[in-house]
Amino acid sequence: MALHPYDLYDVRSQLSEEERAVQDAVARFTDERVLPIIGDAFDQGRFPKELVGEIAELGLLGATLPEDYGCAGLNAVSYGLICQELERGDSGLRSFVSVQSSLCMYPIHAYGSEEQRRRWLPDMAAGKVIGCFGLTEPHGGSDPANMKTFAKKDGGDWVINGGKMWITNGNLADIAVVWAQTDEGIQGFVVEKGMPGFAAQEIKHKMSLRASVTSALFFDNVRVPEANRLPNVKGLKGPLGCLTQARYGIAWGPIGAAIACLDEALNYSKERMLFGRPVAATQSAQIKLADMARRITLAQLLSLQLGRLKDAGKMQPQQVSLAKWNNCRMAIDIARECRDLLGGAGITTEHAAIRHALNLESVITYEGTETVHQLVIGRELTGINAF
Ligand code: TGC
Ligand code: FAD
Repeated sequence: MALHPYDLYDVRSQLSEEERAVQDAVARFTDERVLPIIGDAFDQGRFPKELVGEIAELGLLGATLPEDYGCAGLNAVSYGLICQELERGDSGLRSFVSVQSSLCMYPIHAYGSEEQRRRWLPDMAAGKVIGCFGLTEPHGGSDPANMKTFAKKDGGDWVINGGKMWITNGNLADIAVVWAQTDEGIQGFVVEKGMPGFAAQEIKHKMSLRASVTSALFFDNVRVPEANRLPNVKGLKGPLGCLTQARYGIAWGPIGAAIACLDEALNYSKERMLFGRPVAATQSAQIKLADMARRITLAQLLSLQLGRLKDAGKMQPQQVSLAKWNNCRMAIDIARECRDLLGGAGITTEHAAIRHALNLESVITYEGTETVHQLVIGRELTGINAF
């Protein structure tokens, strides 16, 4: 029996019925709703906001959070599959879901009061309230411990001053989960659109993640009530705990981008006739394609095991670093090689490879650069902190 070209080890057979159903539903959404419009959206530098309602209806926002808050209560492997299938469409849509789910709904659920959960989570699951996550600052995202944004207690309120940079969903968002230094260490605040002194400015001229909104945030004496402070965490472990959730999803997402590129290159090279035969009939093309399938297979197995560890409550942040590093590197290399296999045709967004390759320049940088994750593993092996 022929093997599935994008699942050579039949990883799908290791999924539960529910996990397969989730994958199928999101795959259908990507095929029918995302792929027909995403090339144009990327060209136009436009986030396809019209898809948010359907994404919410499919239960993809905060998908692993409990049903009590209007969420789907899915397991971690299902969340991974959601990320993979969305990113087969475009990293920008997966980013939207990662930020809403792992970086905004997760901290409200994990660090917020019951009142805060009830206030924001159901509307966020329904896509009626959109969130963004402000950690990175202009002077150095890799070192968030050195943040300058400060929240000063003033009576019953907090007054925030500072700025954040490269914030996904910034101009779309109704609320921002903002991390600020305080006299008692780093704390998280939910800053609402329209609060005086809070402004977002969209970052233009991006060559990557063009179908996603990226912004700078400004805080000029923004007065935030105590009711908007996340009470149950202090210190850098607050935002880093959110990053572990989002990076987990990002370990899965690029598999989808790589599969999209391999699919395109495979079809193209089978039809492209050069020197009297299809490009796919040459040994060098077959070696390239085989090597892509090898790397995708390894990433699939790595992610599934990571997901099983997460569902068993045993996943360690260092394991997430290894998977985020490996799978982003795998996908960006494959996207670039597929672009090459398409020749000149590969440089236009009529084909997906260059869009994915450009998107992956962001994906390999955000949520911890490749170097940051390599140093996390180096520290784990040697016991020496090289940061
Ligand atoms: P260290 O000072 O040792 O630790 C501080 C505290 O945090 C705990 N911790 C973690 N907790 C949960 N998950 C993790 N991954 C954690 N890593 C550390 C740690 O146990 C400690 O707790 P406690 O109780 O002792 O206080 O911090 P470190 O030396 O490990 O951190 C250094 C470094 C460089 C790894 C860290 O600063 C880092 O990860 N930098 C990269 C920053 C980053 O990734 N920013 C991402 C911004 S958000 C984003 O990019 C969104 S894009 C989304 C999209 O569009 O999809
Ligand atoms: P820097 O930290 O200045 O790094 C510059 C270079 O130095 C990199 O190559 C890095 O690997 C290297 N480097 C860093 N430390 C070391 C070291 N110790 N040794 C050797 N080399 C090192 N942030 C948010 O908070 N929220 C968001 O929603 C968000 N969305 C984003 C969306 C996009 C499209 C992009 C591009 C970024 C987004 N980010 C977001 C920011 C992202 O997390 C940061 O860009 C990333 O963490 C790197 O920070 P930096 O850009 O300041 O680079």
